[in-house]
Amino acid sequence: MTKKVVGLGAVALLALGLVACGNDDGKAGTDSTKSVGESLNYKITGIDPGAGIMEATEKVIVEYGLDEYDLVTGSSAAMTAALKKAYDKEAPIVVTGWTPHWKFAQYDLKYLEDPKGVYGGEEQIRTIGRLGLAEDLPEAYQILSQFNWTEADMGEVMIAIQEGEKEAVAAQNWIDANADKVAEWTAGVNKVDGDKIKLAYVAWDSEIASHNVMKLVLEEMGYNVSLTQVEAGPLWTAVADGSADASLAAWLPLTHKTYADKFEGKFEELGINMEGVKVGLVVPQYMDIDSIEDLKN
Ligand code: PBE
Repeated sequence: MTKKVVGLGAVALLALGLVACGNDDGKAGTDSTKSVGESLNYKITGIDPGAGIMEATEKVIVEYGLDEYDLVTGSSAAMTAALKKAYDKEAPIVVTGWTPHWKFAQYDLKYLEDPKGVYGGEEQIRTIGRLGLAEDLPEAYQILSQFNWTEADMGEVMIAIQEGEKEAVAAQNWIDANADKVAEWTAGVNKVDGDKIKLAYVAWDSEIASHNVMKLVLEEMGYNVSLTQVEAGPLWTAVADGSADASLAAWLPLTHKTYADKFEGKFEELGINMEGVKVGLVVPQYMDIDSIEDLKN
């Protein structure tokens, strides 16, 4: 967690202030009389504490010397609400962000460059299952293993939900319009007769979309599907102890590495369900900063 060392922070602030006076490159958020940090109230708007992006951002704060900053915990929904509020006023804000996410369709945003590579490179979203899933629910195992889609696909579902569509309806509409893709996921799989399966997910917009689609696909194949919404830590625990059968929400190789390492040998990777995803710090385009390093100014 972020520690505020007040004495050190004050010294660092003073030092930064002096540097800023002598070396004004004009990059000071939207209000040039304030430093970037001041204009942000030294606040990074985060999400739920168990999210991998929160752990990575704590590391960012240390590695980039942003010790005056607080990473504020909340939720995915609270983060997007804060983003909207700031955006409507063209006020400075920095949030923990990720792609795919509808916020990039809704607002003009940019990732801050991460020259130290703390957030890693391109991430993947992977599907994980409990041990024994292949033996116990072979048809579901095969469907989950064959499941993969693109950022654009997920975006359609996510944006529809964001625009007010019910989750199940948005998922069904996507399935109806993409029968060819769904047919690839279910290829070679026989229908079952009401077998129970439990999928665990976190209330991240991306995962709400994927799990609602998969629920309907599995139901169409005869499964009795329950979706259970939990925090990230309990999600990994549930798959590892078998109380959940699977999840489509494993962001790897880096974002959920701590969880994957902790539960190594206690879950199975069923495959990559999306390539080329990304996490990082995100700001509105109207902010005059480009890199995480600029947050120090
Ligand atoms: N997130 C972003 C997940 C994965 C990347 C919020 C969807 C997380 O941070 O754990």
